[in-house]
Amino acid sequence: MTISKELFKEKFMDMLTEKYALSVEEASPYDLYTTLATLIRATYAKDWGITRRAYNTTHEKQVYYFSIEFLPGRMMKSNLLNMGWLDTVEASLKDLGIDLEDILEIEPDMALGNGGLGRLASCFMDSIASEGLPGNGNGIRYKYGLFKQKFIDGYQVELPNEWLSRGNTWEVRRDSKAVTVKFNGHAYLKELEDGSLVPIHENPTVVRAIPYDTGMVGYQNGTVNTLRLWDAEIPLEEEINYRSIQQRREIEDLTSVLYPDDSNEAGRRLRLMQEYFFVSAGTQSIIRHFKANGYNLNNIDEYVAIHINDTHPAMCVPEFMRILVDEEQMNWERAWALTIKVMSYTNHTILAEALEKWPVEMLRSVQPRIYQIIEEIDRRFVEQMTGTIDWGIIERTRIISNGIVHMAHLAIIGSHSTNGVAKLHSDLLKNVVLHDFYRLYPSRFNNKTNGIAERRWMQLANPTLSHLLDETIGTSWRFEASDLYLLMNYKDDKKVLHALAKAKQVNKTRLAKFIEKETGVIVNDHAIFDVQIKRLHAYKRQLLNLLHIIKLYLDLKEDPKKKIQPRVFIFGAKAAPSYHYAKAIIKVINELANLINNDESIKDQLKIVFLENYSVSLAEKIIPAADVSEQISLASKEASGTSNMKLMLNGAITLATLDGANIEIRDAVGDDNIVIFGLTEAEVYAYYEQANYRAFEYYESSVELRKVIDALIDGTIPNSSQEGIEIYDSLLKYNDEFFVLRDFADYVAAQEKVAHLYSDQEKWLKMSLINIANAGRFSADDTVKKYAEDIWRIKPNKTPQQVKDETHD
Ligand code: NTF
Repeated sequence: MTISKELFKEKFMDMLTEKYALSVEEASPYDLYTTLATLIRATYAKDWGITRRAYNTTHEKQVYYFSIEFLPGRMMKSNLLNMGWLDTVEASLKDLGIDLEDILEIEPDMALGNGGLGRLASCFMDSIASEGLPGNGNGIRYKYGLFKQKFIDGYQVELPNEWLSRGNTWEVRRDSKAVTVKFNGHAYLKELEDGSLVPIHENPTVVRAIPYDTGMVGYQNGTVNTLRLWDAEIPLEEEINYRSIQQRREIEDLTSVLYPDDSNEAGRRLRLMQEYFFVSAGTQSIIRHFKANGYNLNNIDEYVAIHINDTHPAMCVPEFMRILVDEEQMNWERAWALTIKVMSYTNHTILAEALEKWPVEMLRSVQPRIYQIIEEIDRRFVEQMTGTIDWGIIERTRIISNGIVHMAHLAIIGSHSTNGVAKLHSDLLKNVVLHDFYRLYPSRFNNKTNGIAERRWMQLANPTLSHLLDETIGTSWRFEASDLYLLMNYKDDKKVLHALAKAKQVNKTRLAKFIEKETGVIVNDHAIFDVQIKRLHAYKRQLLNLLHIIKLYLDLKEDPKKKIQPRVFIFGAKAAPSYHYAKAIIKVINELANLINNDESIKDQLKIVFLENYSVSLAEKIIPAADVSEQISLASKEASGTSNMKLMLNGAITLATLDGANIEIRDAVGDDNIVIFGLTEAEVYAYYEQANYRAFEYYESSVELRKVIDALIDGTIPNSSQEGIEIYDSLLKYNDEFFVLRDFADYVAAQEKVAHLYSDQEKWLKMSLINIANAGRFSADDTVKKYAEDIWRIKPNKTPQQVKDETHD
């Protein structure tokens, strides 16, 4: 799909006339945006159709990636890049007096996810298409995306994100593919005259699920896969049954908001309904599709893989059983064997509060038939295991116990693969968190370290560095991320290192301008840009970062002549609206920023910038400009992390604990090219076992630390006494759950090391280069290939060109 400038301009102007009867001069940026989006979609639509038909005719096995969150961000530039149109369009628009960047800014972020989990799903969608793999996404079309964050008086305030208010050019509504989903009511088994039992679901609430499909354009390979997001409506023929506003509201609510908490299970009925809604709609549509195409459901496992992304879609297991057993009259044993072969599951966190558990009563009332099936799965599991292993293990692994349904247990028992998202995390699953299951099913457990779509995080986000890479090592890295390794040949090449410095400077200057525009704060663009961007959560320890900044500030105040390596600390983070403690940390960082940024005596040495509304598109602006990547979670808590990979790829030096994928980053770059500090996972567990952590002892024994902690409550930081006390108490009264005080001294030393390394620019640049060169191993392209080979057992499809060639022969 390439295009000449002339042809593009002609098509673009025709489309503008067709859509709006406007000339380029008359059109608003919004008109230009929708016109370009329409043209893009119309162009890849042909390949979209060809890809779909190819899957249908070749009968290749396909994967369906079920995820309650997708976080694609903006799609226009990514589509242009993947179509091979980006450079031509940029140049053509320039001829027409239009800056492509201005148009790109019009697009709202598609933010149907909270953070890591949803963004990973979207990186995977990009990579699956780019690898030519037959794969589809399945999720919910939320009317409101993740809230918009504003700071008012330093406090986080949440505003609704009405991303659909002006329509969405990328999606296609497919009424003909709608299905119905049943909730509520009463389920029982009715005995027929011949003694057989049939399941009856009486008085259900019937909802119509409408799919909206979005093309997932592969990187210059002609593959266009589908992301299918479901919306809920009242079926026309059911209007009569929806007489009260409240009943109608329940249906509207179903797809109205994304739950804004990433790691705390809400336990709300509506959330459970959302889960069943997209699970049922997606599973039904898969089976209907395969039946309509003449497949035999008896070997559906040869054609379909269903991936359960975290436990939210775990009801895929009983829903698949329901369809096979109740609707297709398959016997239970056969259906169960197929279900296990079709399903696979990824765990994304070991935080206890994030592991989904539902009260039996709630699940039964939301979908009584599904509850019955889960009960039967549980009964058979217990029966099968009894006598073969310890009763204790059975008690701990069964799905339903003490009136609670354990969704992770359902996902593990009902699938053939359970994976973690980094080596350490997968080992913890096997050896600690899911150890009982590991004993039952050792061969089901495996690791798939996360990856990132390097197209978005390098080619789109960092054109400056991308061009430098092209000039230095050629362009093959754009197709094969491991070729970034060629850069290692230049690690001692002064010219290349100098060019690298220049590229970073361009990005830093650009970010500095953006910061000034957004916040009014003028930052020194030659300072170290020290970046921590991720959800605000106690385990991620933004607090540790904050305490270190307080220390630097106190040092400078105490000794006004002191010179430090100038720094700009950059934060981006949303807190879950109900997460009081996380919001307190935001407030204190903002107040400290106010204090420091306006303190004349500090000058350019220290600045704090907390950018509002952290999102995919904001990340694309920050990451290319980062010098230091803060990955400072308490060891064992961060399953993998992916911003660590994005920052490394863009040449930032990682300052990290040995947690999640940080360990693999260290292995990739070597100890000299990363700065590691803090407790190891084994040390953390030793504290747990011995129950001998005493936060207060650190406070008592270190004058320096005491000064820093006291600054939280002694009025040093204005307007935040309540929040200061809350944080102070969390550390001293409640014994510092995430060992911040234990790691403080180590962290300060590591930060001093960073400053020292930075002062030797040549050394720093070489470290930076080595990071870029070794980032290829974290490409999501490779990650999805491993899922495809080991878990889904799917092969790349033929490209549309290959299909065309064959049909023309
Ligand atoms: C996140 N989990 C983890 O916290 C990250 O470490 C990891 O990189 C991503 O998943 C992707 O695997 C979640 O977002 C959730 F929802 F599970 F808490």
